[in-house]
Amino acid sequence: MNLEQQLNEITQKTYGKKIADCTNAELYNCVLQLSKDLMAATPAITGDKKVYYISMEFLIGKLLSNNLINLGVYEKLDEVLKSNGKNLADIEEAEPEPSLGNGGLGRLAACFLDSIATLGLPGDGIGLNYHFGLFKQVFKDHLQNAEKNDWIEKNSWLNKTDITFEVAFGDKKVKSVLYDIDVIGYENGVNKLHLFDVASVDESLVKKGIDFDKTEVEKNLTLFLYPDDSDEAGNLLRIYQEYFMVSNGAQLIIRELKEKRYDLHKMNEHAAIQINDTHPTMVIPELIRILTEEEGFKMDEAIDVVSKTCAYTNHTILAEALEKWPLSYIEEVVPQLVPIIKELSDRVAEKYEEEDVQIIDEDDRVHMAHIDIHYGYSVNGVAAIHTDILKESELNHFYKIYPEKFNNKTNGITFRRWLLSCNKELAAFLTETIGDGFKKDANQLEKLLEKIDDQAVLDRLYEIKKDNKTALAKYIKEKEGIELDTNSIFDIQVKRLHEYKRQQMNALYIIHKYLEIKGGKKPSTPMTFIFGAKAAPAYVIAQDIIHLLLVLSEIVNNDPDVSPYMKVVMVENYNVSYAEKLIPACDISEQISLASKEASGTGNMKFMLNGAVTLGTSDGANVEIHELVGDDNIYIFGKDSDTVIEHYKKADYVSKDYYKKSPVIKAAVDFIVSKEALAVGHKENLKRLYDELLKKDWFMTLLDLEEYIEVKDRALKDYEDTQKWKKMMLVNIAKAGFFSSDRTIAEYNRDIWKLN
Ligand code: 26V
Repeated sequence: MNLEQQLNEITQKTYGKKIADCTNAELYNCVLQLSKDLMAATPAITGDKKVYYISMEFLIGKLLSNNLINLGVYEKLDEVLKSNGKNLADIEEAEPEPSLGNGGLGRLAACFLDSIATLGLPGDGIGLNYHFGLFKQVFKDHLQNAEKNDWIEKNSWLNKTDITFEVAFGDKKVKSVLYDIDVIGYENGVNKLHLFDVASVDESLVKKGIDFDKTEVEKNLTLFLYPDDSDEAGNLLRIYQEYFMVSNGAQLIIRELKEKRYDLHKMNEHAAIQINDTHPTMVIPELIRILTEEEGFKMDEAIDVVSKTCAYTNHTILAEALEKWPLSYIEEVVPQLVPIIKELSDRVAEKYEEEDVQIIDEDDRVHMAHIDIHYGYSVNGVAAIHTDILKESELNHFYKIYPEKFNNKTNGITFRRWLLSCNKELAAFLTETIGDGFKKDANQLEKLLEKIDDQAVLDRLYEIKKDNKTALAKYIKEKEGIELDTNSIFDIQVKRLHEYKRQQMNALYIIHKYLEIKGGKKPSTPMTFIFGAKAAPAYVIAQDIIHLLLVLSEIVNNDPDVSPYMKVVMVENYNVSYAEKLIPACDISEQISLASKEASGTGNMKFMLNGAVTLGTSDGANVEIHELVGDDNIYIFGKDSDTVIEHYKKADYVSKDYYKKSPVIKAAVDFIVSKEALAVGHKENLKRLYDELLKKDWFMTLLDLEEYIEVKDRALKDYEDTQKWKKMMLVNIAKAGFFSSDRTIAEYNRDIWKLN
């Protein structure tokens, strides 16, 4: 049966209709079914050793387009649908976006699953099936409101399995159910993403917004993905979620090993467990508990084999993001783990005196990362500079004890989603120009460098960018009601809202430009500033920054003196699907975190691959982008990480000094509480942000502001030299191959997992 016949059979069976007579929503369900059938018919990836990637987040995005590409049927199906008067892109719009992650950490996990399967490595994800996931962002009165994100429909990618486990908490036992999502590699076999759910989950606990009774864990455990941990009940629920995930994960892994009749004493020869940040750390004591209590292991044996199986990835050096749970919380949620954690802690204390490397500290807090480092066999950072900072400062005490455990794995992105799927026009042109080898071997993008003086190639790259800008402008007009000038430069900053990422610095630049234009200094090229970001509901200053951006958007876009020259857009509910529209349309990629704070960033790589030029600090993977493209194809500014770390050590950064010293900075900061701003926004939010910038500014916004203005002005000027810009675009695309997650995963496998 050919593809058309197969699809027709499904539409007939499901709706009693021919393809041509179905609505897009109906066709979505049918194409979903067709893809699931095709994946079920694709062989599973097998081998003697498997990696389990455990993560609280898998930000997988919509799956239809990607799965069809990986199955190798996208184009064929597109033709079938076209011949029936339908459009695959419209059908994709009907798919709800799974909401199983916050940002970079979860998206990385999703890219990794794609690459693991693409490389034909046996590897499954283990996580949770959050019913409402991360909140949906709605703007009202220039403020962020959080609503539940009801993403699971009757027909979805989730396949209910008959696997269930029991998970014991202090005062109750909870039954789990397992849902699987097939993960298909690009022209390769199938792995699984295992998502555990609570059998007794009760969606009706959530009425409006995202509030619910946090006490009944058997009903609420898998309702939401935590955007923050602001109160004790929230913290406890987070520990319930983490233990629920790892207990199920550990049971699943042991069950699979036993099914294959492997000797659990040699677990490490058949399984590698990659711990994605500290959230799944309890898998270590949980496995030790199961092996000693249920499998007859001696404590020494259990610790030894688990330590040879588990590896840890660190994704942040922000102190507030490193988990340190009070022992009393763990005692309340999972008392059965406490003796194991104490045993692990005692063994460390016996060997090492230093307070910095202890597992349980003097205040009885459990340092989760310390468990991972002592009782795992690998510790990796996610970009070269990040790993260096871990070795030299943040985790230096550990590096001295275990130098051999530390290694770097610079992050990557899957080119299937971030090029082949989201920028089909560019992918097709690249194929025409350099052949399709880059699809499997990303380094072949370098062949494009040979075309640096080929005018037709340069022109076409620019034209494709323009087409993508036009498509984005249309979408933004529909969604946000704002008209954009596609001849303007598109400057985009999209990522979670956090002070260290410094969206507020970008806002100050916009104010500065606004004031210049009001003062009669008109820019020669119009500018469009686009933001997208969700802020943790309990993160007050982040809410205030969103407020400022929305206020600026209102002021700028409605001022007839200014709006012909610049527009500001804060898109609502930024998510993976929005990213797929924004990234191909970007000219300048804003990567302006305070040096040393952004572990890697992965948005920076996606923008580069799609021909945007980076404006960034020497932070995270920007450093490696800079090395690859050279000084002439990137805009780098700001103090370096050593200088920043010195400032923290000496506690000598005083933001007010910078404010007093520079009239430009002063004018921009003062605007936040000006009459004009207060006429549109709320005094409470704006004044709080103003005070924060002047009295604290923990992430040193004003430190780099002047240089940021200077360098960004230069970038905008360069954009007017179209020929120069086209070449910069080309070099960025050509050099992006290094950031394929296929490369990253090949390195994880070579150095850490060692699968056959
Ligand atoms: C978590 C939290 C939770 C409590 C409040 C503050 C806070 C701030 C940051 C985080 C981040 C947790 C770890 C994380 O998401 N790291 C990101 O991982 C990406 C993939 O490696 C990397 O590209 C990003 O630079 C890094 O921030």
